Amino acid sequence: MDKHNPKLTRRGFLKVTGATVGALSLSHELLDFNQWVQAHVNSPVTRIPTLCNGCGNRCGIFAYVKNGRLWKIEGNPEANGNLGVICPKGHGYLHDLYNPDRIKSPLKRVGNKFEPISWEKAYKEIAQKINLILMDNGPQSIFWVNYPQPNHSYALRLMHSLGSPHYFTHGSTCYTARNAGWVATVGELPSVDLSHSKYILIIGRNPAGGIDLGQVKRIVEAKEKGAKLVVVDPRHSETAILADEWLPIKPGTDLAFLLAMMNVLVKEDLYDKKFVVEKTIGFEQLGDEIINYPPEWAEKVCEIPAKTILRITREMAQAKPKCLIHRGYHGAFGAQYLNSFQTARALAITNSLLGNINQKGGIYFAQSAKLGELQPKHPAPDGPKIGKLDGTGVPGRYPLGSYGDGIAHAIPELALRGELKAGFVYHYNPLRTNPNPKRVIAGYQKLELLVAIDTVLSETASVAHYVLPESFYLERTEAVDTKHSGKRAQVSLQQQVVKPMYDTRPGTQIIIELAKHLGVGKYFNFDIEEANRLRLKPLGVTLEQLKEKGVLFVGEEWKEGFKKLDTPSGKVEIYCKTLERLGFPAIPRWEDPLVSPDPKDPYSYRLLHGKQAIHTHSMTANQPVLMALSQRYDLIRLWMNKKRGERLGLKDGDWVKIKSIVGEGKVRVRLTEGLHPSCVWLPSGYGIFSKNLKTAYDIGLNYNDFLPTYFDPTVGHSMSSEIVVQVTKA
Ligand SMILES: Nc1nc2c(c(=O)[nH]1)N[C@H]1C(S)=C(S)[C@@H](COP(=O)(O)OP(=O)(O)OC[C@H]3O[C@@H](n4cnc5c(=O)[nH]c(N)nc54)[C@H](O)[C@@H]3O)O[C@H]1N2
Ligand SMILES: Nc1nc2c(c(=O)[nH]1)N[C@H]1C(S)=C(S)[C@@H](COP(=O)(O)OP(=O)(O)OC[C@H]3O[C@@H](n4cnc5c(=O)[nH]c(N)nc54)[C@H](O)[C@@H]3O)O[C@H]1N2
Ligand code: SF4
Ligand SMILES: [Mo]
Repeated sequence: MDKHNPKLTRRGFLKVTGATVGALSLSHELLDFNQWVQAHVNSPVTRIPTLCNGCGNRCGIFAYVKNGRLWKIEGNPEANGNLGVICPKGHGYLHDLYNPDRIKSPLKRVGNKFEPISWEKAYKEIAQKINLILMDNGPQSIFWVNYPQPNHSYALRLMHSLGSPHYFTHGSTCYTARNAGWVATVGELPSVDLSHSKYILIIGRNPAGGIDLGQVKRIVEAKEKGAKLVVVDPRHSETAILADEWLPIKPGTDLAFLLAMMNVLVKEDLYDKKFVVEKTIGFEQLGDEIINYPPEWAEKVCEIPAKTILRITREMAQAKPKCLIHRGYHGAFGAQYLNSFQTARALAITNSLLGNINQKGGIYFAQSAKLGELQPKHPAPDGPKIGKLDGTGVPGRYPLGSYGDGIAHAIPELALRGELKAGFVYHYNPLRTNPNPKRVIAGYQKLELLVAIDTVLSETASVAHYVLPESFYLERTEAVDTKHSGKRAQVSLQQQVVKPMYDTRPGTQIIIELAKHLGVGKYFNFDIEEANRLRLKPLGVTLEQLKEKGVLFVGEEWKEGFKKLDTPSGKVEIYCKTLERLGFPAIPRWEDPLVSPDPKDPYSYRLLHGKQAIHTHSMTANQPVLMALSQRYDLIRLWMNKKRGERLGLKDGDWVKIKSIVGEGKVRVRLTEGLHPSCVWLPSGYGIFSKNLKTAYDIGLNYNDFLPTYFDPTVGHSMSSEIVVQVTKA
């Protein structure tokens, strides 16, 4: 009997509070741990399929919810991209749902502080400012930039409905050289059929660290069947650990290695003659050029022994066509060197000489889902009548550049020139992920209006005029995704798992609401649900089925065999007339990197960077669990070749100073035999300078702090490894 309330027996108490389950379980928690555990174990669990947003891979996952809280996630075994597994950053990042650093309502800058503002008021004020800028400067002064998102087509629609061509992605600091090289040669970016390959050569790609879970599983599968794996990387990467052979190449010289491989294939008559005669153009001109590049020449340039190049090439030719050179991503030729575009071309051509194009165990053209259109039901605005100021697209300054991606790291320059006046930055953090932050900060701060759509006060959001908080990925349903391409295409769906904790909204809703306030609502008379239905319509699957499964196969199975390519000739363009017309080498030929360290100067190094398996770009360093792992395993250090470090009088763990033409900083060093002596390597996830990100603030350095602003002449990429630094003991 309760002394203070004689009528309330324990049984009575249970009855009274039966309606408020939360209070009941809390009283249990306080009363008895075992009872609490029991109650918890017995609570029903809901499993909801969705997509991880811990990085751009967007793996298929199942989220489990218990008592309204996220319980755990598991990999969806049917998802092409991750085949049932998830990575450490995916596991870690989900906890950011409960991170206190999250933005809890829209914010407006007042002086140098943020104040909460309602969504309505924020939209109205943003719209007024945009209208004024449109009136004064025209639509070309407005831009939108985002991480490539499944809802990007709505952002593009918004820019087009305002008359602006300025939609950008992060491509120019990630992959535009690689993509352009493949597109110029075979018409599109292909995939790699790892699991059926007998011989896999990977040049500067690290799927076990710059994670691609499906690829790692498929490599392991191939190896179990006896395939050989060779990794060419100046660094003993996580993928090199899996390899039969690791070839520590001198950075920036992969083109020389590939030219020598081609030299051997042709000289020793090892190439696939039938394929070359029937499916390629320009083989003769190639022969004339590559005579200049025997392995003995390449050895001097790339520091891989001539006899190794010979042997690897012969071994690959033996395995052809079930062999491949990985298509690459960021690290070696995505957006790194002056010669990256030519390197990507050389890589595509070397694969072609092995006759492996669209072959099992080789390079293949993945099936990807062709979504339905919103029109005619929701007519699209006309395309913009003006060209992009960054010069991408015909007949722009960078006709080989990607019009769809644009050159995002040109935005600050265009703002400094006064040509861009207002912008929306969505799920993108250029202040931390673009080269030369001083310029980037100056550029973005010069904008008359900067609107950031983020989940936390990133470096970029911290300088915005308005910050619109997007709901965390587990709190929102998004546009149907087609990222999971493969032997059969898939559609997938990120759907809401828990209720939003704060006054936040999903990205697509924000775009639609912005459009309505900007007076272009007639192009946005739909919501995400209707849009998803329209887009699934031609694929023969329903939204209900997709919600139930998370990912669904659609369309036909991939078929082996050559098909007409999307190049002007329909064939593999070993000789590329388009390049000739534009004044670039039409056949790959050797080109030195833009800068190189001084071999006689003990303090001079090329600065390389790259991914660690537990971090994504700039966005996970603030995750307390992941940062704790970085600290525990001492992962925040700069890698340096052991012998060179010892010559500088350094011991493992010492502090060093790095200095370049644009920046300097201090970091601890990791001395290792697993790195080419000419370079140092900095993990790319640290160096957060937003004071609002309390866990990550001021820990470690970032490579962007040392890079000048560069635009390569072919596609305008950032050439992010063309930097020599001085490293000294601090
Ligand atoms: N953990 C994690 N995984 C990710 C991401 C992430 O942020 N974190 N991001 C995703 C994205 S957007 C991308 S672009 C990919 C990137 O995936 P990758 O391109 O595989 O990753 P990187 O670490 O940039 O570079 C790969 C390797 O290139 C090597 N390298 C550097 N310079 C040279 C060179 O001149 N020649 C050669 N041969 N090798 C060189 C580096 O030592 C590194 O081991 O990862 C994706 N997956
Ligand atoms: N410092 C650094 N710079 C890099 C790289 C690197 O590893 N480190 N890698 C290079 C490469 S390969 C690439 S692809 C680019 C990537 O460049 P970014 O796309 O700029 O990289 P992220 O760090 O992923 O930035 C994502 C931003 O989105 C926010 N965000 C995360 N989840 C959500 C969400 O659900 N909604 C919204 N609205 N925002 C969200 C994060 O808080 C962060 O501010 O950077 C390049 N530059
Ligand atoms: S690779 Fe990891 S972080 Fe990226 S989507 Fe997959 S599970 Fe998430
Ligand atoms: Mo990337």
